[in-house]
Amino acid sequence: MRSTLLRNALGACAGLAMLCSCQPKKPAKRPNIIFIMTDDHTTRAMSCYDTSLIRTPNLDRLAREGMLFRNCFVTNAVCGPSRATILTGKYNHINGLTDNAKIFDSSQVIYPQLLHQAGYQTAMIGKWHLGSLPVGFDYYSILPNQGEYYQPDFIENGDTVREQGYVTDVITDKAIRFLEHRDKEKPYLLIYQHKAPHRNWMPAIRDLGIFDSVTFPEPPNLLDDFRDRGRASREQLMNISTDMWDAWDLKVAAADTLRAVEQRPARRTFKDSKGDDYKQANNKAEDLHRFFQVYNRLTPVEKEQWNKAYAGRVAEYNRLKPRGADLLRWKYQQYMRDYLSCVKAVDDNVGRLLKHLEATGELDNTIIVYTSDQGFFLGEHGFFDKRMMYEECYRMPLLVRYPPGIRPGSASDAFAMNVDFAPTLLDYAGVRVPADMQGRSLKPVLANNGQAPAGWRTATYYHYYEYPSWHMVKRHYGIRTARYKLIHFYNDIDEWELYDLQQDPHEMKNQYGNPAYAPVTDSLKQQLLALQQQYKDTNPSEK
Ligand code: SGN
Ligand code: CA
Repeated sequence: MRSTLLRNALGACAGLAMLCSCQPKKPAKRPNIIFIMTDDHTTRAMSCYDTSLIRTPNLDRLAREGMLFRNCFVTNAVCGPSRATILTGKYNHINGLTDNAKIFDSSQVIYPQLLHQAGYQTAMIGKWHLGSLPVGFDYYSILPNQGEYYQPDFIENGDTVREQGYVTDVITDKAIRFLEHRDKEKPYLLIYQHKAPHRNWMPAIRDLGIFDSVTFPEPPNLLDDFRDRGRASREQLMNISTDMWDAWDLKVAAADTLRAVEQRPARRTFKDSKGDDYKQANNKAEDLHRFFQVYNRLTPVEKEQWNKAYAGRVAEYNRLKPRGADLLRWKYQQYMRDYLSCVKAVDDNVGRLLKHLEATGELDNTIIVYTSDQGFFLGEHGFFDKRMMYEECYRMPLLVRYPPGIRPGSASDAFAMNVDFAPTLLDYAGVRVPADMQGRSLKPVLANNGQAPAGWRTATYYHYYEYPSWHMVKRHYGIRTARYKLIHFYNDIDEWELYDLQQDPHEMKNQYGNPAYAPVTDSLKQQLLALQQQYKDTNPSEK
């Protein structure tokens, strides 16, 4: 089932491109832009940030030939809200998309639209996850909701099509096809967004088992007992030990169970997180049904390969019957194997895209951004998922490559945020940044070897709303400075947490209420209030 729409749309561009291919190449006046975003990819799983888990040579290349941001933070660590902020350059209390269940109001101005009006050809390919359809693009092909790993469906300029293959490969094929057939007279914006490495971490068939013999290092606080923190960290539901499902997450449902269940019709169809019934989130009875939604998209041959690849894991689970801390540690290893396999396919595909740009001579006149919608917990505090204002998911990866304007191999400690991406890209394209965008262009930082200009922000502001919901992370807002982080959890709780990141980088000891930190706390509260006024987030506990 393939749409003719893409072929027609691209065919029209191809005609134009052929007409132009004999013309001498003019130097591009305005840079092309490729905005690459993955879903839930934390800096710890990129070797340009951290070499302990995986090698990502192609992402490392972007860092080696561009700039790496060490302190880029998200305004709200969950998918839809982060994406809405990136597109609008505004916090979620302004753009309305405070949580994943909301639908993005597409009458709002988003930066791709402004680039389009300024003469850019615009394309959006991959995960979108904003409920409403993209506006402001010449071409889009998006995954419905969260999308599927195998044989994924796409909504393509209004039509639903099913593609053959692994989602990360298919999205890249589409991105390259767009580049091949675009109107070469115009600069372009290509938004290229992966589903991977989002839960439930399904590897490409070719990568099944690649990490089976690797034992990954454990984070020092994998066995966190939450002794020195508040209720919010104790009462969430994102513990590897208790909130990961056997079939869906860990792939340890035995083959005979799988066969038996497969023969029964599914009891109900899950909706995705738009309008999701989050109360099912930890209902393990639904585990197999959810698993089959993904598994049943495999071809019979792929199923065989898949079953064979996971048979060893199932057997080990049944043999060891791990319990308590052993179970947590065992699950952590399986989680890493699957998550990192998904990351590997992302890295391979980014490599494929870079090769294409190199071959067509477009690599150096294209701004290439690599980021993820937020970070992710890889076992720190015993967690998976995100949402908390803790470092692992609060920090976003950010690499930017553009040799004409960015020194290769540079790094920046400047505080950057996802709210800055829209102003930055508009700035590079020479398009006026609307006064109501709340971020700042990072171009001065990128152009000046990573140094922030005078008057740059010294603190970042965060606000998370999605509660009660998946993983039950309580609502909170907070401030982070170079050394401290102050968080207020509200709604059905009223608790503060204060971390001294210099003394306690893993955020294990809440110092709120410690008299030694009283002056710091007062100062942070004042700064927090000032940021709330600056960003117009007044009465934050009433949203
Ligand atoms: C799904 C996942 C959650 C995840 C949300 C939001 N459950 O609901 O674990 O937090 O998406 O993720 S799953 O069982 O369906 O995988 S987000 O990246 O879209 O915000
Ligand atoms: Ca995400």
